[in-house]
Order: sequence, then C-alpha cells, then structure tokens
Amino acid sequence: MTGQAVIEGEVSARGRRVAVVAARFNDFIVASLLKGAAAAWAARGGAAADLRVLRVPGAFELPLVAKKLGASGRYDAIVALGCVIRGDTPHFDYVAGECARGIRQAALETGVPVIFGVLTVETVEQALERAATSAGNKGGEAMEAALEMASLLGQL
Ligand code: INI
Repeated sequence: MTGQAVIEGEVSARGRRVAVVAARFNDFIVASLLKGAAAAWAARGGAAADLRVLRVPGAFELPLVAKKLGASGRYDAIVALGCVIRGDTPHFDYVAGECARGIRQAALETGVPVIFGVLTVETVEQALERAATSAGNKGGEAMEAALEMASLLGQL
C-alpha cells in the first residue's frame, strides 16, 4: 500500500462543537466516564465552556436525545455515555441492545457521528476498570473517537 494517500481525521477539539449526552443510571460509573470525556476534550485543546453536557435517565434514553442533537445541525459530533451492567436480568439485553441500535440509527439518519461510549459489562468490577481515571477511560476514548470522526467527515 505504499504511495497510497490515506484520509484520516485529526484528533483536535479546536473550533469543534461537541455535545455529550450521559445517562444518570449507574452514575457512580458514568460520572467517571464524563470526567474522562471532559479531560480528553481539554487535552485536545477544547475550552470547558464549549462542551455541551446533557443528562438523561438511562442508556435507553440516549438515542433520542443524540438524534435530536445531531439533527439540530449545531454539533460536529455527539458522545453518548452510559453503563449497562448485566446482573441477573434479561432487562440488560433490551436496554443495551436498543441503546446500541438507536445510537447507530441516530448517526446514520443525521449524518453526524454519534459515538457509543456505553459500557456493557457483566460486573461492577469490569465497569470500574473501564471507567478508571488513569489510562483506558472509555469516556476519554469516546471523546477522541468523536473528534477524529468529526474531522474525517469534514474532509469527505
Ligand atoms: N439503564 C442504564 O443506563 N443501565 C442499566 O444497567 C439499566 N438497567 O440495568 O436496568 C438501565 N435501565 C434503565 C433504562 O435505561 C431506562 O432509563 C428505563 O427503562 C426507562 O425507560
């Protein structure tokens, strides 16, 4: 593949308009994802006042708000954050499955990247690992993916 031009996004928050929509359910985890997302935004040159944050009751509610934000034309990308823990109930499959499907649909229908920053895990321990404040915070990774996709789409 030598000599091929590769088009890829730049991970920069400068001049970007990004909204984060975060579920309140399992907030002991989602709050850390939010912190990770905000830290990544700042690390990439974004001003705190330029990052819009919205809260919804649970992961099931993320897609509708993400779709509305995407359709508004005000944002280059949306980051959806939540945490669904399996426990012993089939409720997990409905909430996690519909959330993932809805987020994909929101992105495809609006043409605005909607990043899936939703933890879908078996246990609280797994959730804590993925929301750690050090390296590997999935909220931070979701923000970086949002910035990269916003930049890439701007080049297409
Ligand atoms: N919402 C979550 O974000 N995570 C969960 O683990 C969860 N569980 O386990 O039930 C959850 N349920 C609430 C759901 O997202 C909706 O808010 C609720 O059903 C109202 O529509």
